Amino acid sequence: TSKTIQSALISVFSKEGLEPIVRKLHEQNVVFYSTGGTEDFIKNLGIPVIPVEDITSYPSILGGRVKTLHPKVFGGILNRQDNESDVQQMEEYNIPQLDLVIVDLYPFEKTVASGASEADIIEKIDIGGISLIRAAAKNFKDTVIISSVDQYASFLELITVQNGTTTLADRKVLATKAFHISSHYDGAIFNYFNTDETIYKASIANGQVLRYGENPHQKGFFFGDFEAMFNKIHGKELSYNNLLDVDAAVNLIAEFKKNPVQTLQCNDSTFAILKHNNACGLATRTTISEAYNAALACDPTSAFGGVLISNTKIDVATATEINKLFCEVVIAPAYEPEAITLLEQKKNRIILVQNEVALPQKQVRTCLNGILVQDRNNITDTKADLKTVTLTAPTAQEIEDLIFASKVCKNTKSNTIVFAKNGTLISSGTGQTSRVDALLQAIEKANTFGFSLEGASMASDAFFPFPDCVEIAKKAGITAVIQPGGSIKDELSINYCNENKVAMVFTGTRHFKH
Ligand code: 93A
Repeated sequence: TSKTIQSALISVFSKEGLEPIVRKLHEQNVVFYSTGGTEDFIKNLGIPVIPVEDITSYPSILGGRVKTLHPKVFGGILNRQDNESDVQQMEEYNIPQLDLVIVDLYPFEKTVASGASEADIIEKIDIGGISLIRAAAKNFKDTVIISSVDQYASFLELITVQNGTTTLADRKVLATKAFHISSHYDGAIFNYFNTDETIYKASIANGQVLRYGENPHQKGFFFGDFEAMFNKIHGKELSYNNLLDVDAAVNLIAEFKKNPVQTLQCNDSTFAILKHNNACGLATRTTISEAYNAALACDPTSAFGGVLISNTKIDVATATEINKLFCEVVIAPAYEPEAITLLEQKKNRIILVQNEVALPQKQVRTCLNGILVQDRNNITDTKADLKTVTLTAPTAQEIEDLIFASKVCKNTKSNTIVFAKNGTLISSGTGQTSRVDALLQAIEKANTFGFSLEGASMASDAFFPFPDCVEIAKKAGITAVIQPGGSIKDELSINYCNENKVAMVFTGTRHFKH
């Protein structure tokens, strides 16, 4: 599968950086074929080069629009050297073998960015060059493709070290890079042409035009396969914000799967209510209607217009309760038929059956002029992860509540503090710029809705840089704390807990969510 380069077709817009490669290949007795400007460049180096017109017996025509687009050129690139009929046809039609193709495309994006006229931009849509790249990449078994100036340096090193030969693996890597270049190039052309959302919709699989984005003056689209994850049985079209809440809801409820291996109490029925992507109510009980009522009691004010999610089939008793609330979306793995009839009474209410499919393992968002991609946060703190760092150990119930609180914490916008007791979310501080603010917000919310924090457990998404949080929490009634640990001042928080008989456990895992 190692092949020695004996011939090369070079057609580059920018001639920069080409000279050392041409000289090295010449040393290695490579025969050059080339297009107009590139041909002049090679000739000026004093190196022999055959004009591509000699292969095609055609001049460059239509102002250069058709230079290399010819069966003899593409035959030289695309022929399979282990295919008898290909080999025979190469002879029959007198097609020269082209082992290597080097292309630097017309600078389409630069031309757009320069504010050039449409006519100038159109002329910078490379047709022949992109075809050369795709053809050579397709035939990587026999052909080498250098598709960008960025690849020159490593290619020069490769042919120097390997004495003009390439391996199949080398060629496949270069083909991959080539398709990256060609897809990006066509993507840029598409972006230039596309100003209309309907074309956008039609051109991307499963793209869905939303009523609007986060606000009515913003356009919004969803690219994904909603139907793979849900069966929508009732209600209006989902909005951009609905989709974000549904995403937050399914990630949250995934922590409370029925009968997971490690948890005790949380294997029961769990119901969550979300607003603005954060949980404002969540509870685990033996029946789903009890769980719903407890979740609603957590913060009935925020629950208005919320997104509801259950880890269990929704029965008539629960649907009857839900029906009293104005809510945007209800999600559950299943519904009793009469529960659906009840929930459908509100025309707009969206009712979703969540299919049993795995959640995506990668998360993507825009960042500056690109995107950020990360793995899904798949760590859920379990009993086994807890390291008690205080003299006082958490009780069995507190351990349950700490893990429960930590699961909510992980799925709440940072900075966050979460209070829980007896399988119920009491309150949380969400998306604050300081941890103390998150804590104070959680305390105030608990007070507002009439909860006592006496004996409650607290979770923090990140470590405490100072002992202030445990001090404030203890004074509010908190008796057990879960946090990652790892601050250089951990000792101060631990000392305070020891002096005040608060139990604290470290998990070693931070759960930021932004
Ligand atoms: O106008 S094209 O799309 N038609 C072609 O047949 C063709 N073949 C190569 N442009 C074509 N090229 C491009 O010409 C190459 O991609 C490269 O950017 C440029 C090199 O032209 P020259 O060697 O004349 O400077």
